[in-house]
Amino acid sequence: MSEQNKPQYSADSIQALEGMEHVRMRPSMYIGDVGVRGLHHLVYEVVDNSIDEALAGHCDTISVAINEDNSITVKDNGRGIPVGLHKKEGVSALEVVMTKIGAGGKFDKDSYKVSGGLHGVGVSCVNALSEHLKATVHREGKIWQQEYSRGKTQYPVKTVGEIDTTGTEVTFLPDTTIFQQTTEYNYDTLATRMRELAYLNKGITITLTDKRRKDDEGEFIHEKFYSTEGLSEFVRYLDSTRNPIISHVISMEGEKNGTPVEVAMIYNDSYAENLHSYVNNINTHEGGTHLSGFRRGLTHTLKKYADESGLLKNVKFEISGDDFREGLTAIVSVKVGEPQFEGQTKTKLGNREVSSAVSQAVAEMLTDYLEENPNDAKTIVQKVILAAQARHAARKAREMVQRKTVMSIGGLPGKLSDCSETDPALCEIFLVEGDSAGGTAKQGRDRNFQAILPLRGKILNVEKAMQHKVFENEEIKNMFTALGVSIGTEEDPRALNLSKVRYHKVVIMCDADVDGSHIATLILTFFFRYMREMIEQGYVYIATPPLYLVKKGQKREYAWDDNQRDMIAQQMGGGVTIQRYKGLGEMNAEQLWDTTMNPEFRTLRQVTIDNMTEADRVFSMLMGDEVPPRRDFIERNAKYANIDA
Ligand code: 0RA
Repeated sequence: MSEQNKPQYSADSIQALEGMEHVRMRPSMYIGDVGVRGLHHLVYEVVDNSIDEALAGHCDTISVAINEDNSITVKDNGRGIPVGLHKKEGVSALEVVMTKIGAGGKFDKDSYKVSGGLHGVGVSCVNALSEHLKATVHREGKIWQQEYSRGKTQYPVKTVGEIDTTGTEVTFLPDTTIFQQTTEYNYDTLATRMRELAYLNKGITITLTDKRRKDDEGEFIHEKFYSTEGLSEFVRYLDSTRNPIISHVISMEGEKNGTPVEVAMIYNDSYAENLHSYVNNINTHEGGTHLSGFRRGLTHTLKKYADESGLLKNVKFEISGDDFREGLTAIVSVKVGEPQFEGQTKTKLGNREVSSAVSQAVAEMLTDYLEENPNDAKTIVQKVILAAQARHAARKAREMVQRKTVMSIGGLPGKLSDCSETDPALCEIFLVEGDSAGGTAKQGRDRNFQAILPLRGKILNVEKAMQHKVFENEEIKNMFTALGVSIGTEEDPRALNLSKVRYHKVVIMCDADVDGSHIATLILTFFFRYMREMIEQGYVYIATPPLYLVKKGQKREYAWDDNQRDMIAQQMGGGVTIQRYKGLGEMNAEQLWDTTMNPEFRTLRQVTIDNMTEADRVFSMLMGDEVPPRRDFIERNAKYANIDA
């Protein structure tokens, strides 16, 4: 061991050790949670470092692999993390980056560090939360290496060979004692994020390989994400199952008052508003100053154009900001040096200066487009007028729902079988497909805390309905009143008031077949578009009724999939009768309680939203006109959807 490489324990490095211990003691403070989300967050954290290197102009390819043992390898062709002595710390810079909480790449003043995960905690947190991590750096003609165990350095940085390329490779194995729920990576979750990053950072190639699985040709599952055009391609991807009403994606990219701003938008023939915003590649789903800047720029510019062009001459009703965003799909992406994040989930941008930067950028971009494309301009303005007209109708319908919600005594829907408990935290409501299953559920439930609301047949596809149709729909009105959720302020017609919510568990209970999963998807679409906060609060669940009853003599056991069915049959020693449940209706009240409703034995799947932008795309695709992409998706997810063969 050379003198230089011998670890020297300065006061700072002892502090570093304490930092790492703190991450292990309070992981959620650093990565949000230690469930599925936190597990995937580790990957994003490492990839973000490589994205920073790419944004600094030194790297164009990043590869991510899920290895057979669920460890992850992230590799880039950047300059390589510096390996020389870090004067202040007395050890290699690589070791500082890997073991000092909050070190990041900050010692390099020139680095253009704008990326960084939700918490921007750095790769050292990943190291602390990994059973094992190996860093390999190609730099100065040599291959440098260091390994760590739960964040503890195993040996000083050493050279293990020579090479003429540069880059950084990190392989980490998440610690099972930290991630107790699961350490299994979901390919689609990572793919969605890598695709998003490729669109947000054009010109960077990001590949993803799943070394746990091979395709029919014997190759590992693999995808390459690359975008030449960035956000305009992202918008086209998000809207691929909707019909555009203008000829091009409207987009701009530039710097305003020192803030890099990128915007892309298109109008489609739907009624939904799909605005997505990002700060430093992080989805800011609570919005913030960049989003309000976008809204202001959009409203102002379109209003001005419509006024000046005389298109509003005969319009008697007032047009609101909302009307300009119906059928709009748009992405706003800004890079902010020192972002201030606010809001419940710290995903709301607070920096005031960003608002005018974005609104100016949008105004310039739109003004140019409207002037150059008068036909599109006319189409947009006509759409806005129609939206305003429909909004007036919607307001009336909404006020009806509101009135019903407020008069809660006797105001509950007749079909609701309520529970006797009144503390919302203890109450559950089952939304049940069909009146007959509703009847069984009503008999089987524990009426103390379980309420039943039967829903008739296929509920309205809110993805394709105008707002006022949604608020006029009987089943939807029943859901609002039963749940005690009220909606709509003048400023934001879809703003929810959850202060009087009557149940903290809303359980969607449908048949385990194609029709049932379609209905569940329709109900979920409704929650996603009109009661998203209920999902975000973690109040929405899906029930999982069993698929089989395996019988032998007096013995009865339920199975939720084919494997389980075969196992049970084997355990019973063969000679069993198997009943396939086609629907909830085939179960009696007791069976339904035992398998699906009794909190002691049931499995409820909590509905969570992994990636807001992708969820939006998936819902529009699932509920849209085009059949092939929907079939593809359902087939890929057949495992979850319980498709009836
Ligand atoms: C700071 C300085 C330099 C490189 C990096 C950070 C760097 C960090 C990571 C993390 C993942 N991949 C990375 N690639 C590079 C180099 C400064 C120099 O060479 O002058």
